[in-house]
Amino acid sequence: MKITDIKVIVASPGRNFVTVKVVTDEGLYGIGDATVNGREKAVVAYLQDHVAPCLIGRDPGRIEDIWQYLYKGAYWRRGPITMAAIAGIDMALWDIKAKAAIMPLYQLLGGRSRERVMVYKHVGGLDIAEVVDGVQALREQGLDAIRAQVSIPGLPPIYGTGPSTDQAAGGMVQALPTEEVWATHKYLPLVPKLFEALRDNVGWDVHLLHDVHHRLTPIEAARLGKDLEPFRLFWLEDAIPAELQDGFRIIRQHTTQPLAVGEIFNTVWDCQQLISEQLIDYIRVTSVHAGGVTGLKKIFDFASIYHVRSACHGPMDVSPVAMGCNIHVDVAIPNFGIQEYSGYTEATHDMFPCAWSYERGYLQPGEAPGHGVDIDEAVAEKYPYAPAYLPVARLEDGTLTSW
Ligand code: EZ4
Ligand code: CO
Repeated sequence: MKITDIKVIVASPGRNFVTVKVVTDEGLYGIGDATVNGREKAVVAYLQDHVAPCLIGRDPGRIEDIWQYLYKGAYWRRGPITMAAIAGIDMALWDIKAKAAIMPLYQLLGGRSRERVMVYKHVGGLDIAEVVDGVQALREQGLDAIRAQVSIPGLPPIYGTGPSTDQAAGGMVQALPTEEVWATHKYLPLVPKLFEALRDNVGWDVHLLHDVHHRLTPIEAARLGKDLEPFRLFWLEDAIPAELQDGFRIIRQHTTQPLAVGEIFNTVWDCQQLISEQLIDYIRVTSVHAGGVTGLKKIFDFASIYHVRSACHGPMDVSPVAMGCNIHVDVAIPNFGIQEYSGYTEATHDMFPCAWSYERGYLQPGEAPGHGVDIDEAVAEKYPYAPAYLPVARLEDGTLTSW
């Protein structure tokens, strides 16, 4: 079998998605996700100009060799653009191999380790009462794990804290990034009150999660972790920016609150110290941003020997293709933790017919050969790319800050 064509399709059925289609001389093709939210066109150029020409004529079955060729062979290793481009190709190659084997992808990864994949969804609100209502509503829809965020009084609702997080999503529909305001001293005392109210109202039979979005310093995160301990969160996510992996040592010294990080990591090297020193409990890499199925498996296998569990990032900008790959990995690995799942717009589902399914808080990969996700190119044409960015954050005095 030979690769004869590599198409890169950009479309925006609610969110911009970069999708790779690898076509072979035997009629089989595979689909991959290569979306980097807010930097989509950089990956498109990387794939079209620098990856596709090198792969035409190659055997699509040599998945590991092509992964290494694109990783080591580029000389310029790692980084979100390179690793998303590799991911797009890698997912498509696994899709082709599993279609050729007439097996769902998870069978090629060792078969099932579990019967279903637990997900968490998001709830946000302008005040604590609104968040409590939202969490109760999701409980009624069957969710066993829920991420809760609340707006900060005195500050306008911002990304990840306002209502309906994923629809609002800051400046997502803007041609230029919106600028949001952040104040840690107003946030820190509020979060324990939110989780106290949640435990009082929804009880202890539900996993509650919280995302800090990289907004704290290590000692601030340690304080928050201690304050949240009575409410036994499933995890505290992205408590600090993680370029400095050592920072997690300080949080770890002070709290038994489980810690999660990794949605913006691209390779095992971004979390090598975090995992081997057991500074975290959940690693949140996702197929599209961590080098595809191959990259994800390398990281999760490494994590498994240090008691670190998986928790693939799964917002609306991780396309149904990457979600499908995540689900196949989720059912196969021994150290699965949880899967983030935000759901998709109807237009997104029209564009990506898929075999995986969601029901009352749990996902299934489906039994279709391959990863089971396709792209309807005619539908894609109806939703042209429109520039959109994540917001940026500033302190009240105007200083640019992490979020
Ligand atoms: O900010 O997907 O845990 N999920 C998140 C997401 C991310 C966006 C970035 O594109 O934090 O909402
Ligand atoms: Co997050």
